[in-house]
This record gives sequence, C-alpha cells and structure tokens, in this order.
Amino acid sequence: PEAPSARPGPTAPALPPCPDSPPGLVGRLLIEFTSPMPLERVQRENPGVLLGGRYAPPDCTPAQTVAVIIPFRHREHHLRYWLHYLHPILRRQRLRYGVYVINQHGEDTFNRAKLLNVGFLEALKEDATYDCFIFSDVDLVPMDDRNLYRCGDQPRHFAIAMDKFGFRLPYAGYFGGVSGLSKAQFLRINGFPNEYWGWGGEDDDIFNRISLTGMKISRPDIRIGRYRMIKHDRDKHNEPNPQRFTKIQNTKLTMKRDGIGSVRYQVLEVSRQPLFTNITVDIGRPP
Ligand code: UD2
Ligand code: MN
Repeated sequence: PEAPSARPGPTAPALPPCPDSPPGLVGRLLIEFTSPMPLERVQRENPGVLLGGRYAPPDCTPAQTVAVIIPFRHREHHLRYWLHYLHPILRRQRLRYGVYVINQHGEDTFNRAKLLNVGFLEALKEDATYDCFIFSDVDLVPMDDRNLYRCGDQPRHFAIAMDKFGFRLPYAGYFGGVSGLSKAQFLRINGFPNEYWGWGGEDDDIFNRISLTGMKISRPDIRIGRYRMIKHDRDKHNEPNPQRFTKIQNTKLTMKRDGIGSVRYQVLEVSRQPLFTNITVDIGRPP
C-alpha cells in the first residue's frame, strides 16, 4: 500500500520539534553602525524572509510563535541596521516570527508604551497564533545570538548590558530596551500604560506591573545580554516627561484602568514590506 508520506499536502509528515538550544549559533557578534546599509542589500541578504517580515524554520517546528514589536517614528536608518542584524540572528535561533513596526502618525508627542500595546493587538489580528511578544527599541542590536528571543515562565528582560551603560544594569529595576512577555503574562498585567507621553518612566511602570502581579523578571547571563545602541540625539517631540516620577508611584492604582483593556487608536495603514509589516497608527495626543 502507498505510504501516507508519499502524498503531498496535509498528510506530509510533521517536522520534528525545534531543539531547545539551537545548533549553529555563533555566540559573540561584531556589531557596528559605520558602513551605510541600503535596504536593497538587506533584502538581498535575507531571501528566506517572507512578505511582511515573516519567517519559519524549514527543518523543525518551534514551540512558540514570536511577534517582534518595534515602536517607531522617523528612524528609517536605524531600522535598516536592525533588520540587517536581527533577521539572521532570529533565523539562527530557529524562531517562527514576524516583525511589526508600529509607526506613530503625525508629530504629536511620542508614546512608546501605547505603540507597544497597539503592536500586541494588531499582531494578533494578523496571526492569532502569536503567543510570545518581544518589544524592542529600533536602535538596539544584541551582541550575542545566544540571547534567545523567546518567552519563558516569567517576563524576560533581554537588554541588560548595554554599551551606553558600560555593559551593566543601570539599576536593579531597569526594564527598558528589549523585553519579552508571553500573551498570558502580558494580559495578566493589563498590558502596558497608555498615558506616558514623551520620554521616560513607561519602562519602570511596566516593571511595577510585573512586580505587583507577583511575577519575577528573568534575565540572561550578563556576558550574553550585551547590546549596542546606535548613537542618537533625543528626538523632537519626545521630550522627557516631567510627570514620570509621580506617575510611577501610582502604578498600583492606575494599572487596572489604564492598559490593553482601554487602549484607543485608529489604524491608518497596514503595509507588508519584504522584511517587516508597517502599521501606521493615530494614537492621539496627550490630554
Ligand atoms: C531608553 C530605553 C527605552 C525607553 C526610553 C524611555 C534604553 C536603551 N532604552 O531609550 O526602552 O524606556 O528610554 O522612553 O535605555 N522612537 C522612535 N522615534 C522617536 C522616538 C522614539 O522611533 O521619535 C522609538 C525607537 O524605537 C527608540 C525608542 O522609541 O529606540 C526609545 O526612544 P529613544 O531611543 O529616544 O530613548 P532612549 O535611547 O533613551
Ligand atoms: Mn535609544
């Protein structure tokens, strides 16, 4: 009789689960931001990435599906470096993933955490199977591919040793840069705050949400969680938020009403680019 595997389609044998530690990682990487990085080159060098910045390993079935969410406005040159370095890393890590650039429309005050909330909801609209969310600044590139962009049983902080902080944690409760939460962990903290307009504080509020719900942050080894940040000046319309110090004192009161359950926004455009999905969104302005 004909073996089922001889027939194409749904009866083809399933791929084996991806190994826990991916083979073929290279460890410490050389990261630099001096040579120009044309998007055409990045596209040419990543032919395996599907439209919208989707990828799945050809040889195994990953345990998770990862949405990488990037808060964004006017940082095209940073995004090109990010795509250049991260796609090959994520591929070597044997992830099934998609990259979502959440682009704040207009010139009102920037709101990083609200954009990340939008990214969570919009990525799930694109693919309801996402169960792990990695939130990354556009200007941060890991210096070691053993820093695996996946979720665990506690929220994960990836960017723990940055060049700009002398490769150390700036303070124990620091949660900025790159972090990861499973869908369940994200919902448990009611997502991120929507009311931090301008620079600063939102990452501390997220840290508070995690502590207040009884979870503990997990971090990689300090020798592995190393990052380079592309040097930049403070952007226009992202001035330090003077309210941040008082706001982070009140997370316990605010997190119930301000979060993923109350985020209001309007999607203006979803465009599937070769290496990422761009979602342009109107998130309003500070009251
Ligand atoms: C720090 C944290 C960051 C966040 C921020 C305070 C590090 C490495 N990162 O970043 O996670 O907590 O402080 O809000 O310490 N962005 C744009 N366009 C803009 C403004 C911001 O795309 O006009 C995005 C972009 O992804 C950027 C991120 O927001 O990387 C954070 O802004 P930043 O890079 O100006 O702030 P930085 O480096 O102090
Ligand atoms: Mn930065």
